[in-house]
Amino acid sequence: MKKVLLATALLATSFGASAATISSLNDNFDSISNSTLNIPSSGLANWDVLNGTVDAISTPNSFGLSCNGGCIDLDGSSRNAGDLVSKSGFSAGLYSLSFDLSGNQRSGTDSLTVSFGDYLQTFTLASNAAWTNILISLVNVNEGDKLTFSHAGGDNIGILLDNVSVSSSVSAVPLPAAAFLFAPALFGFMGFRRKAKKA
Ligand SMILES: [Ca+2]
Ligand SMILES: [Ca+2]
Ligand SMILES: [Ca+2]
Repeated sequence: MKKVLLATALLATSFGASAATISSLNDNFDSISNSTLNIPSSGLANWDVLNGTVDAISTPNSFGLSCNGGCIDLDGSSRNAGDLVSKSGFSAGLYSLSFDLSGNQRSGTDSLTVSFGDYLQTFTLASNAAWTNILISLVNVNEGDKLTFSHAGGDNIGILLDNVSVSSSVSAVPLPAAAFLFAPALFGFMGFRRKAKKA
């Protein structure tokens, strides 16, 4: 009995300790009003910076970078490109993931790996690669999975990131189809009632 109680207590503790998950994330980085090199995690509302650094870029900026409002240079200024990781994990389910990438707009080719649930893709972009939207549907996410942008290398000149959007695909389940199945039964019932009235 004592063992069972202990197990229950441990289970309750582990559940209580688990961080709250989210089911959507939208960040256009336009809240960045001043460019900040090697921005700490505390300077970003939705992201932690791990294993290196990233730079927060504002518009206008002194680097000659073209962003739509604010954006992120995924290779900071410490010669060690960081991982930009969502502060919160996501609830289990299917998601759509969208983000914009630009080449570094300076020089050299860069490599970025994006991971989220069962989605993993590495992008290799020349410096002059134009801003492009990447849209991934039906990403299967396990409870607590985080979205990670992991830039390779570290020459302080990295791929630019903007307009990250994650939304749940669960709401796309077609409810009208269920209503369709119901409809013949409903009409049949109405017909029966009318007949009954006439008799
Ligand atoms: Ca922006
Ligand atoms: Ca940089
Ligand atoms: Ca680079």
